[in-house]
Amino acid sequence: MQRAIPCAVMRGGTSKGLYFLASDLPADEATRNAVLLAAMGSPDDRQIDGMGGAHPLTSKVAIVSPSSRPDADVDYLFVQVVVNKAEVSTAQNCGNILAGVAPFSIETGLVAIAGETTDVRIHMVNTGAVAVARVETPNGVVNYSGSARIDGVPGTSAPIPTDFLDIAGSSCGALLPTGNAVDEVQGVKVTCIDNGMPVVVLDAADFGLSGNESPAEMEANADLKARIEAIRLEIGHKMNLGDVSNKTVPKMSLVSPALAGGLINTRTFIPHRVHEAIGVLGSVSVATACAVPGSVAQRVTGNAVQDGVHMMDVEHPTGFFSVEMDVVGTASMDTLVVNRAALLRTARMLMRGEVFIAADVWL
Ligand code: NQM
Repeated sequence: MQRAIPCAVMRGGTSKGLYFLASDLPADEATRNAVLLAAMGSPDDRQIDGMGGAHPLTSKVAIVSPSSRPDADVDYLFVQVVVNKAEVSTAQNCGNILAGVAPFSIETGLVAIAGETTDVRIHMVNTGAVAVARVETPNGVVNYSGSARIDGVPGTSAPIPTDFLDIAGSSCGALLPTGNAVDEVQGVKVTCIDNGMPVVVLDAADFGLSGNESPAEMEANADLKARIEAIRLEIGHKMNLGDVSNKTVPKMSLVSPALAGGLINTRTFIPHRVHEAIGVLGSVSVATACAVPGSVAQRVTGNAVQDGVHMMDVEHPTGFFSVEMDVVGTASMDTLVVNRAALLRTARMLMRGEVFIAADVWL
């Protein structure tokens, strides 16, 4: 016997995942996690018996419900389903999957169409912060087609401009969780930052890299992977994340000088595979590090980011990620405040229907 559960498959930014209404999943967390593992086909390198795409970027889940908060329309819980282990994690947020949450909320009737465009206020349950996403809704339907292009996705789609409010320290409790602009771990200088995503910024040159290596080249470098993971496990404690051996944060971002006219170049371990682009909130954190005096990022960029509104282009393996950021107090790490971070994503409903799991997973 199989059990059918309503869900949609959506591309959110440069990621892809299953989108569920919370009311269609078990309330009990352990059963819910078992259901998500079964739906994705984990644990298995190929996720051949489920919907997962055999990579962390395509093994993601959004669980959406009416908001529990007066300042939001919907609650969005992000779940990372580990590909090759029977593990799921809610310890991180995901700004790419977030991009699909607003259209999904409208398509499923959680949010009513407001006119030509509909703003959806999303409470990101993983971190407690709120994002506002604007969806084109002409003629009473969600529009997915348009001329917005994001690197890492072929073609163009309707734009979903998204604003992040109050995301500093969302997982670690402070923008600079160690209290320092730079820490030294295992002989390597690092900047630990959390502006929506806990990220450790490292200088690629400190690892003998140009920073322009492909994700496949970096993943094939066993020595590099071991050094990065050893630093991650040690610094996780100092970032108030505890034991991160089974967590997908912090992300480890190797930075180097921009090559294509952007602000800075990146290669990001998320944390064991290397991102084909860079995460949304991950790039907000890296861009913010460029405004921190004395940070590892500033070793690469100089103090290019001063008080004001900036369009920051964070380069990555498949192009760039542009973040518009309003920063003040850049003279010192103690006064630095990011008033607003805004960016552009696109998303697309790919399939809607029911996912089947073995009936004995959810009795
Ligand atoms: O940082 C991958 C992604 C992400 C996360 C990851 C993300 C973000 O690209 O907000 O979007 O770092 O695990 O989906």
